Amino acid sequence: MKICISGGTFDPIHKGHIQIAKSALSEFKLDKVIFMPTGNSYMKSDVTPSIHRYNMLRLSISGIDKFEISDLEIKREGYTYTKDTVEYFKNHYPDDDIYFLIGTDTLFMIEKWYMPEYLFENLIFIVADRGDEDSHTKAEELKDKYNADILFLNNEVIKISSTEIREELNKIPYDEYNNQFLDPKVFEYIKENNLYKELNDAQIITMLSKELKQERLFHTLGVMDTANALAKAYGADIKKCEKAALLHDCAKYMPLDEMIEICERNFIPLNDIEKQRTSLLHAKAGACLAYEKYGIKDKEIIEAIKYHTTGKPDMSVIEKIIFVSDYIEPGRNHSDKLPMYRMIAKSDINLVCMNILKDIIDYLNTTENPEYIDPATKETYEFYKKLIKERK
Ligand code: DGI
Ligand code: FE
Ligand code: FE
Repeated sequence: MKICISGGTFDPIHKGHIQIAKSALSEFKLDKVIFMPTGNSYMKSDVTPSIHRYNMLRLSISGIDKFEISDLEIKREGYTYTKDTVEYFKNHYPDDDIYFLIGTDTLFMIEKWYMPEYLFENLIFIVADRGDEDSHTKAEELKDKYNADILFLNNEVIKISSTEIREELNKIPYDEYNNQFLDPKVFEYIKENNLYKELNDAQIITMLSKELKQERLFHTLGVMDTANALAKAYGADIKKCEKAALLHDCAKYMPLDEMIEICERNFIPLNDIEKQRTSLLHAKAGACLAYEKYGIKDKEIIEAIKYHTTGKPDMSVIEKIIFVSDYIEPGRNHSDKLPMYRMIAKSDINLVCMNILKDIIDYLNTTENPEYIDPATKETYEFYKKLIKERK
């Protein structure tokens, strides 16, 4: 069999990708093309979350003969190394020829990839270009140096890039976009999931109002106001604090199995206590949901959501602000200590953190089996207790 891998971010997949793969299929009599979206390590890149890139690919190749999709790379944590993928294919398809489809740009970068000699030894490269001389010279050079197998695709290539599509979509409203290069199903998916646009707070509130109960929405707005005031007091980034506050409970009503799934998909390790308690897991699941559904890429915002329930030792200022605001916002009235916390939060946030953690632990000790107190809650309490003690 002749199997061809077409790897890339596919952010988004467009007609150019499809056309090149079809040409390769017919020109080199391939048996199949496997589209392989690259993984992206949780929050580490500007690339659209892998779940969306994967879904768009699936929509766009469905029904096309000999086209397949693989989630091998998106299920692998950390950076994507093509070498690992090739190794997998060599092990699983030892008797087949493995082709790898690339653009001219990749031809010039490939020596920088991890273990290029391994790649050239095990792959036959198919290069899609417009026949410019430079790339042919480069190919000759690689053939000499690595004994590489490099074939050029003859068909003309549509001149369009995912980058241009993203930039265009970002600039104008979806309904003004003149869609020539995306499969209509992909464009629908982009609109439905608000991809390639930054949502403003009002749009996020509209979306949240479909997910959260009324009282939870009011709590959220209270956390926003408090976070705003604390951000001013501590010179923190107001916009980021508000955004984190706005989304901190976005996953509050997600079913437990979905929470576990979204965390696993984003490579967030969970302990046994978290896997049983939505009251804890909604924080980490919320961080993932903010990233996947609400398009938040800022790591500080994501982390503040992630740790808003348990806190963590040595929190950043945004993390502390969200942790404290969640507890003291004006809508809360579960403790007669709240007025005091509200009074000192602007001047001594560490002291308030320590007290809140103490209250949470005391509360859990009376209501829950103490085994179910998350180690993070205890560690955070110990950290702030020590901090306060040492400064006295
Ligand atoms: O989501 P909110 O209600 O606004 O507030 P939150 O995110 O602080 O969640 C509070 C809930 O989380 C409350 O029911 C107590 C629970 N909780 C906090 N720390 C722990 C905990 N539950 C367990 N089992 N272990 C903890 O360490
Ligand atoms: Fe919460
Ligand atoms: Fe909350």
